[in-house]
Amino acid sequence: LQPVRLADYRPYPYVIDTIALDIALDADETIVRATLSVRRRGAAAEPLVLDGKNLQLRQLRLNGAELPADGFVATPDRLEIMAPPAEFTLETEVAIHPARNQSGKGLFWHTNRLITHCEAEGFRRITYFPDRPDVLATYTVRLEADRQAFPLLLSNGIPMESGEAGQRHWTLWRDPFPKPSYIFAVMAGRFETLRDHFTTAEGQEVSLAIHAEPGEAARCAFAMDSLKAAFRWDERVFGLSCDLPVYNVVALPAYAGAQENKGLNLFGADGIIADPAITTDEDFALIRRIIGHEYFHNWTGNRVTCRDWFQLSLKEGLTRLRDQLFMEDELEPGTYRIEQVKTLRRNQFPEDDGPAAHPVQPAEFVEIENFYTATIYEKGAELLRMLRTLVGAERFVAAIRAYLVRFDGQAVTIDDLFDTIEREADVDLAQFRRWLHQPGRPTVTVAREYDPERREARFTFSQRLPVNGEPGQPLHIPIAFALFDPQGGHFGKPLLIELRDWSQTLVIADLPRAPVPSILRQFSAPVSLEADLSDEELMHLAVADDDAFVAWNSAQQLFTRGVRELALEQPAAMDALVPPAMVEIARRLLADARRAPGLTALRLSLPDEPALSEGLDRIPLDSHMAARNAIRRAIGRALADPIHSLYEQLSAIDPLDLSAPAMSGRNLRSVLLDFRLAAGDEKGVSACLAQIEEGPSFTEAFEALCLLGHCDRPERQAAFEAFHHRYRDQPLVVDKWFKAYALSRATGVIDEIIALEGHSAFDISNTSRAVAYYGSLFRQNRVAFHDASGKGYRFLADRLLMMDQMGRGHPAFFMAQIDQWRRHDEPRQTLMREQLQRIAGTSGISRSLDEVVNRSLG
Ligand code: BAL
Ligand code: ZN
Repeated sequence: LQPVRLADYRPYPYVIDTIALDIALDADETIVRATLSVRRRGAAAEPLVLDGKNLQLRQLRLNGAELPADGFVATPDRLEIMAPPAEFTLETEVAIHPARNQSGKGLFWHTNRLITHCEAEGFRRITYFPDRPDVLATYTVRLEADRQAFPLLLSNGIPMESGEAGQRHWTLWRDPFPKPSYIFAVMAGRFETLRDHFTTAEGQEVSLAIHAEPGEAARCAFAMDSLKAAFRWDERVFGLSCDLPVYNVVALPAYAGAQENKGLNLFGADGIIADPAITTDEDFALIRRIIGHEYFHNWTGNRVTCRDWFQLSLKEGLTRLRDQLFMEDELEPGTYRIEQVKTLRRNQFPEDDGPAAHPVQPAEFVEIENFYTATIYEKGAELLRMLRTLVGAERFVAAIRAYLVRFDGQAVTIDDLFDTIEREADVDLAQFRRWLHQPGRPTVTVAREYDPERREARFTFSQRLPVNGEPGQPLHIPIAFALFDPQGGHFGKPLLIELRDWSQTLVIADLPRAPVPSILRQFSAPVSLEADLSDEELMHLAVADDDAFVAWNSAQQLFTRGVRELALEQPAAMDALVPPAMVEIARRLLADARRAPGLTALRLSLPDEPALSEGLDRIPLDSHMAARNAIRRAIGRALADPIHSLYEQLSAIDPLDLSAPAMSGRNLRSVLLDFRLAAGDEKGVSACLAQIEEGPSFTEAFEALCLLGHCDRPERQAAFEAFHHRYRDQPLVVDKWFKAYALSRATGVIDEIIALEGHSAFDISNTSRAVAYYGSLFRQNRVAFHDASGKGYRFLADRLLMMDQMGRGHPAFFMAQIDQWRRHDEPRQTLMREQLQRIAGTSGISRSLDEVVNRSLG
């Protein structure tokens, strides 16, 4: 497979100032007429090469005249114009066939609508164009379609004119801002619209509209509120206002994903539709975040875009950081930071630890669609967050603003952003830039000594890079650090240590006792941390640290230590051998639970894979799961009374209250219910069934379903039936029902999960349902997917091949678990390898599938 290389980047030899599109929409055959005004950049006349994909060329004119046969080469996938003049107008007319387009890219038919998805390389399926992010043009788009079938015709920017012609009608859109083709969009069909407006800080009016399935507009109110909150936040924090007088958002049923198209964001309905009767607290937060994310791209990504796809993290890492900061302001900053770290550890750390490890700025790829990874998004955001920590929030914002002014309307590189931060914040980032090119994750080790005579503590911080990378050079790592007095309170003020060498020692004087160190506060760097804290010290930090991350992480470390220790025992002996510290830490956290219910819920949640195996060469899956369950049982039994009474005390929360404390309380109740089920508490089972059958809170109904779904009990089946019965008319909740099934860890449940694919409500072309079902099993289910029979692995391989044959699917998305195959036991390794080899040996698979499977096999 021939990769694309960063080193081979060459500027496009032509400038396309404007593109006028005239699109006659029809599901069977759409005609696209494009008029490009083109200028040569350099002196030498290179051919003009335009990308295409499955296009049928019907007309071609240069400056109004047809070209001679030797003046061009046209194939469905490419148009080449030989020796064009220095400045000219090129007109093309192509036919495309949306109803036949199964790829989910370009223009396609979806739930009786015509919609587009152009990022990263979908525009070439619509018309011939240099489909690369560094070609920015101003777009004018005339859409014409049948009035009845497509009452609403949307594209980017501002609607200028519209009219009718017989059965058909048309709308002319103009986007005033030059943009790359990947954020071009068209949506046509029947929608119900929720309208609102926003007045910017500069006094400009913006008309806001969310277009959804008829009957759903009222359930877009939360999304609308989130959009306005995002507008306000970007003005307040970054001084950035909406630059268009019209802002459209579309919520598409049976669709998964989100697109930041200029002035026309598109979401799957699950990213917009919200109603306390069918939306979990987690999903409310997710909707707010992704509404914010796609809007924030309006500046970071759309006004200033990426020169090439190797710079993807320039827009995604930065915009991810912006949505994180937005949500930290909306929710509780400390607990929201923990959620981010959980996401990073669950999704990005395994990338680091497997064959898909790659730097935030990769040097090559085969298919860009395989590189929309957690490393690009989450670790990219972490790199920028470290810079923010190093230079301070104010200077960071000033630098981002300077970057947006300086590069407005341009396609730039991550280095351009770093150069601007260097200049604006007056820092030297030469060493820090190594992060961009370093695959894998550094480990920071902290060794310490205390000298009671001199009342002095010495801390030695060391870093080592992953062995899979080059030997490398040390990174610049910000480590936020504080010291606690074991008798209570802080010693001195928190510090920021900048670790730049392989090893650095810090001496702190005037300490009457050996301090307890609080290290990597707020998770100040994306590293693995090794520190030799005792159980008692971890308990102290878990309960008393005022840094939410360290408090949570200390509890996690303690539980992880317990799971690993217990995992060395025989399963039958585990219940009797649970380390006492496990129950003790839970007891202490419960005693203090009412003070910070959200943080308590997080601290009491036992770590799961892959966190349990972080840093281990091998994943002892069965023994980890058995030990984790034994600890759940031990806590549930030993603390049954305080758990039950706290659960009851929290029952007074108003199910419609979406405030952070109410959401935290519900979250804590679910964590407590999990311990009750682990302990075999019959009343806990009844509580689950009641929450599912008639509970007023949808969050608690869904959580109860997931919890009972893991149990080997007869009520499990009743729970699934009751949930389905209650919610069968709500498509988004039926997605959740599939998800709960696919996440189930009950014994031997793989056959049942696979059989569920035959359910009458399952439809592989319903992307949102397919992602909920396949994604949960293949990416997240640590037990059923790894069933010793290997059926989970075979099912994954079958579906990867099937989706590939259908011309759809993002195979990289489903590889998260199987990519770790070398870390599992020998029998599982063999079973996983066999399936990967089966895919690799299948003839005619796509480049995309070929890339991920061969990378996995190494
Ligand atoms: N650019 C793809 C969707 C998103 O990350 O915003
Ligand atoms: Zn994004």
